[in-house]
Amino acid sequence: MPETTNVDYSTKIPNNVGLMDDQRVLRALEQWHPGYIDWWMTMGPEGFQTSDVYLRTAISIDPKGWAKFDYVKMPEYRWGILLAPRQEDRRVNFGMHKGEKAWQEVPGEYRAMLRRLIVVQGDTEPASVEQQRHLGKTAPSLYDMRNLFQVNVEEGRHLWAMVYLLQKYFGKDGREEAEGLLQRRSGDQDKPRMLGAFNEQTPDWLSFFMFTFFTDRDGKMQLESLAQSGFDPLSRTCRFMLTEEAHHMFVGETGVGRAIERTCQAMREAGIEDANDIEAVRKLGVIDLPTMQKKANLHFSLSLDLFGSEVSTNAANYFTSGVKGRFQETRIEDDHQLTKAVYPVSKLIDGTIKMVDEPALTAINMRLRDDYVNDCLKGVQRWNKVIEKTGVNFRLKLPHVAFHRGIGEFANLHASPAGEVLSEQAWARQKEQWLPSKADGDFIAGLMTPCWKRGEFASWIAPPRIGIDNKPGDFEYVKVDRA
Ligand code: BYC
Repeated sequence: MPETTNVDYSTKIPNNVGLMDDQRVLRALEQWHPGYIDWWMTMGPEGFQTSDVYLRTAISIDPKGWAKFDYVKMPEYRWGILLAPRQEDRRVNFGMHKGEKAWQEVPGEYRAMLRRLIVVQGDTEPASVEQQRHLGKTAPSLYDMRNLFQVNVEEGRHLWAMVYLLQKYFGKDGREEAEGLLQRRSGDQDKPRMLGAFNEQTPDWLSFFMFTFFTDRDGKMQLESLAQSGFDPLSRTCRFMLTEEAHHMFVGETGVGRAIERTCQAMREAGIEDANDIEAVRKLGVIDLPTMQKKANLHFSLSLDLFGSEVSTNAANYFTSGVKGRFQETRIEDDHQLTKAVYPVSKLIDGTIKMVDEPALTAINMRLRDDYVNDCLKGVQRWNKVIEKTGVNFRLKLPHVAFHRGIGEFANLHASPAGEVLSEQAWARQKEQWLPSKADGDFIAGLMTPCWKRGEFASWIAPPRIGIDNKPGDFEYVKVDRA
């Protein structure tokens, strides 16, 4: 079957890339498949591999009807290879090759660069599944459990997407990289995942929701930039991944939103006015808003690190070569080559944080990070609307970009959430006011008792407004296998 909008299910690996006619790649992927299943069984969701889960599976790339919902056991999920439709006469839209025909093969001079970007992207996908593997056991409802597993199987599919590119376009080293993606492990001392945030723990469901809000949103920004690539198969792959990614951010935003809603409701019912009266709020079996702020501070700062250094020659080279663009590149009004343009970058100068103009070309990461921060802000404003509606006097904020950073201009600087530069002692004294402490973690862990009865929710989270696939409130999203 040639490349098409419909997905071919006749091969073991559903696809719309004509795998049947590409025996070399089909064989390579079939050889990789058992290792993947082995990884999924040992590192995927712990304890639910035989349960029926109400999942969506991509069956087409038609934006109007691309998925179907049904009960599936996760190891039997049809992880497929789906590329968005080829655009007629697509061009490279930026950099030194601007205006040339988009590449259907990897240009020799950009091979190493492209391979690196694809491997980094691929590495994050299984990493997040590993980070979240223990969460099923403490799911606050069957609805949430199903959403977790949906996110997990789709991250698995995103790994397949990158592995397809490696196997098809990068020969022997592509095969080796594909193996490596199954070997590294999140948080492992000897063979960690490649990027910082993907080696952190996701200890509880509030972290999971914050992660899918903040870190999956980095995913969105990076995929948007890679979707601009002059290497057309990468662009098409990322465009389809973005369709799935939207749900992951929905899970994060509504998850935090529902936790906020429940906390505010409980405070109103108990007549608690002071959102900072942590002890009183915690007694209600909900998560106090200041602790949610600390979790947001943590996940936001870890996610900012994923943009790399503000000033980066790597990023400049990616752009000039046409392999990775900016967010919504084609909608930006400039020359798309940035030979003379400048861009304001926040920097530490003589102990204070200032904006300094840098060549826009080397400030590509900073620009993407700014776009990301704006996108995050909108979500935080939506959370604040939830609080406002209940009349509780508290607002969540994003911390300053210099707060708690490990990469770039502010790495290892001590800065408060307001952006004041602090001495080591002042930081040590106050950091537990800004980042989750062990006691906060213990408190949240104590709330993470499973709630798996149909239509019921744990004490700390409100039910969703509508079900998945419009299912009623008591729908059995996961048939938990209690054998
Ligand atoms: N941790 O010039 P620099 C997602 C390394 S999330 C560790 O500052 P550059 C998802 C960097 O690799 C999206 N190392 O940065 C979300 C470089 O090393 P080498 C994932 C880091 O290269 C949720 C050196 O520092 N996709 O999809 O301009 C669930 C100097 O780098 C980090 C991508 O990231 C870090 N945080 O940009 C599931 C897109 N940051 O080369 C999935 C592909 C930097 O000197 N990746 N380094 O050895 C990229 O575009 C770039 O690699 C980065 C870094 C934006 C990450």
